[in-house]
Amino acid sequence: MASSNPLKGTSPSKLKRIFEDLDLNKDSYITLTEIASSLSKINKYLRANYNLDEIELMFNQIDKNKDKKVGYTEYQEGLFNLNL
Ligand SMILES: [Ca+2]
Ligand SMILES: [Ca+2]
Repeated sequence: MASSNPLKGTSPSKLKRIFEDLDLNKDSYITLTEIASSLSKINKYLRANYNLDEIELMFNQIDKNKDKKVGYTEYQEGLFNLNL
């Protein structure tokens, strides 16, 4: 697996769009259920082919306060620190 994060260099407006795209019920939080429903989309964004277990590990890395929801701040801060 390449060490470079394919989301590095993504513009803030595009990151925002990805977040809104993944937030299916528009409550401003991404949950694991939403992530699971969007698996193929996420793989497209990451240009990868992760399975649900791997995506769940990433979700848990981004969800710093462990409330099983990822808000926009956590998303922004966590995304670039991911070890993809
Ligand atoms: Ca949501
Ligand atoms: Ca959280």
